[in-house]
Amino acid sequence: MQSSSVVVLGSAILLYGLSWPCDARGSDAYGLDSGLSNYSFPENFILGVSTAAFQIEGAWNEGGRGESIWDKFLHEHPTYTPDNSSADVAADSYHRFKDDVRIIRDLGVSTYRLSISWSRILPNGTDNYINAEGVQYYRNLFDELAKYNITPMVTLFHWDLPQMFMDLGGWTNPEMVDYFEDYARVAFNLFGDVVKIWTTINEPHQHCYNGYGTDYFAPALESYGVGEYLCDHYILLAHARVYHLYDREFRPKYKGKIGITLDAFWADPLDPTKEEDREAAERYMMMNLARYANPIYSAEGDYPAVVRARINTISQLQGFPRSRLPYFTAQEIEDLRGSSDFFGLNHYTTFLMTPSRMEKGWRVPSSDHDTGVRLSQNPAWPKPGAEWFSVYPPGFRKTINWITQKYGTKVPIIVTENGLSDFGGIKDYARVSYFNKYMYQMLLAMYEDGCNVQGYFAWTLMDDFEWKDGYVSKFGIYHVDFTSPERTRTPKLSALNYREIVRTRRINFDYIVPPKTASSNHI
Ligand code: GBH
Repeated sequence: MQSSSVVVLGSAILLYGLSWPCDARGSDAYGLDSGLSNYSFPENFILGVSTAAFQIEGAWNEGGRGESIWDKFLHEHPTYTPDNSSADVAADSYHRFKDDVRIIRDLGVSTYRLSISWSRILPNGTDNYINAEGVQYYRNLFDELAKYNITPMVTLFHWDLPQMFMDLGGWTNPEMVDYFEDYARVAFNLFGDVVKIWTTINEPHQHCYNGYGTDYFAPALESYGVGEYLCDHYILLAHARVYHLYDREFRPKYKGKIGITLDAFWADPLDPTKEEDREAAERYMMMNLARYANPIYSAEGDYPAVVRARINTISQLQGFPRSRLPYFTAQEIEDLRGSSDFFGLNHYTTFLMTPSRMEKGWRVPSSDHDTGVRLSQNPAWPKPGAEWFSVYPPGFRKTINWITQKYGTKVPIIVTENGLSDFGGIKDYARVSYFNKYMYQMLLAMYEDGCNVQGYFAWTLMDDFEWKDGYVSKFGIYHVDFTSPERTRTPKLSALNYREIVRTRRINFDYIVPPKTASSNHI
């Protein structure tokens, strides 16, 4: 099953000479599936594990925390998730952060990526009042990590906007750039001494597309094709502002790094022998990754010309007086250009692309319609959990190569999230296999293709609140017992496997192998 799609891929490269630096030919495209990896992680390569505040902390109204858009949205829409859940308690990390640090230690990783809940520090959103209890929570967490030499990598914004700003239009309001800078300054002042790696924003694309451009995520604005681009625009400007704030006022004394995290599905042509499908795949990458990456990482800056042209033309045909994609000023283009010390990359899965003028469920206008590509997945790919998620390891290598081709090797890639969705169980053989194969593809990208990858964070430390999927779709390498008040954390096989990778800095495909009749993926 795997080899047939590999053959298709191989022939596409041979016939059409797609010039990946990545030469993913033949059966090697899937890499190893037994034995010990021939490549190992360099000594200074960061191996870590990721979480996000809203998905784990709970204590939504404790310790002086203010309301975020996700609190309000879930409370007002109790049936939004399939299990009618909220994140009011989640993994209860607000009270059980020492348990978190204990399992992070058990993994042996050097670095823990977490996010700060903006409204825990600034309950009103604005910096005129700083909540001492919220500050103390993060200080305690950082102290606990420091005891064991675990470095925190901190995301300032992982989607939990203080509600007060939403009432003012959220990220569609240009004033947000100032407010985000105010918040960042508070965070840098409070924690800059211990936090040496910062990310400004997690996945602007997923946040703005799902939250502003559809009703899939809070705040569910459904401002198709208009609000989503405004959100993107001001969130990018807010990122640049905060990068320069750090660079100017904090880097001299703290010597840290700061960047952004972008999400990328890999886009393969549905039929690699069709020119139009190959174009559709490239267009998808330009519209959904380069739209964010170009302003920051390209030599010329700004939105990509093809994206600009496409949205301008479609806007005009639709009778809009000007493009739905806002323009950066010359100064803003300069501010964004080069505004990231690394390329934070979240990668999960691959989709197959074919051009389409209209699909059921698309709105006009919308970014889906602007992109003009129909997405599907290969039914032969394993699909162990969430609807959008299937397993195609070579997509990871191709994503890393695509980024490298477009933006070069000067700025290192740090994989800030990668992991597998399933429906639970401690014997998570599918997750073990996913990590082994995906991490091996990353090693191939590094050693065989010359891509500059300097870190990798497994998503996620433990089962958590998975947004639209509530607690049904699981990504944790530790199981969390959501029925017990202690929210007991138990290692899954994938945690043991990851610990072995961290310990040996290699992948041993035989370390954990499923029994011949693997039917028991349940706790
Ligand atoms: C990441 O986003 C998040 O950073 C993290 O918080 C989350 O827990 C993790 O991934 C796992 O989901 O895009 O139309 O196919 C991934 C973003 C957003 C990808 C919703 C899948 C499904 C709808 N995900 N999306 S669509």
